Amino acid sequence: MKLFHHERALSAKIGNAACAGQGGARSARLGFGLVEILISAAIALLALGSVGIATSSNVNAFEAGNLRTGLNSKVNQALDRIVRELSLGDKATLIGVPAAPLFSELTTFDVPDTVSFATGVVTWKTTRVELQYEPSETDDGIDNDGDGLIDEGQVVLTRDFGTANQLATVLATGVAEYAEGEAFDASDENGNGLIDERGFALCFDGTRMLIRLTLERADSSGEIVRTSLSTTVTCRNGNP
Ligand SMILES: [Ca+2]
Ligand SMILES: [Ca+2]
Ligand SMILES: [Ca+2]
Repeated sequence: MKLFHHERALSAKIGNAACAGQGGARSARLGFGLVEILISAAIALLALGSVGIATSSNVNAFEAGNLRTGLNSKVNQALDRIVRELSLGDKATLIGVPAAPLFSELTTFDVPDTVSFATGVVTWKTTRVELQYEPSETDDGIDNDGDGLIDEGQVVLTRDFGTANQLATVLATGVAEYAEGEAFDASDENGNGLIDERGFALCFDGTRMLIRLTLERADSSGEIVRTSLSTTVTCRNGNP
């Protein structure tokens, strides 16, 4: 009997030890499972964060693409209009545009107004094309009108310039203060031969007038999107 009790006691001890071993293994498994869950959760959060960043990046790229497409259209429209006006201009009356590497952001020229059927006499009126600061913007290095652009300008066409009947038309807004890649620092960063040229710049290159235009807009994150184009035109009545 004694032996039996001892055996039972021993069995109980062995059983308790076995139970304790199972419990330890279970605790270890539980602990390991918790670590796995935490790691998985961390990976999931990282993955979600990456997706979020990628999605945000895609949205910004999409928005920038849309802005650029719109700016391309506006630059082309403005340049077409300026070329049309200048191609009517009398070269002999055109003033204000120097030969490269100098440049100007304005020019004045005469265009035909009326022609007398009786005498064939042509009357002329003066047109000016120029870069101005936008009315809500000041040349002070600050974004005064809160559109995300600093010291931006507009290209204005004024018919009957200098008369009581002069009529101004805005051809482009959001014109960069300086051409794309250019800063006011007495150097030619964008390598086009002009130094510190404005976002709208005119110059003669031999017999052709070069017109350069840079438009810009800020996207919803404040990044600036710019589009720059240039074209050439030859005025009437011969070449310079
Ligand atoms: Ca502004
Ligand atoms: Ca300003
Ligand atoms: Ca410069």
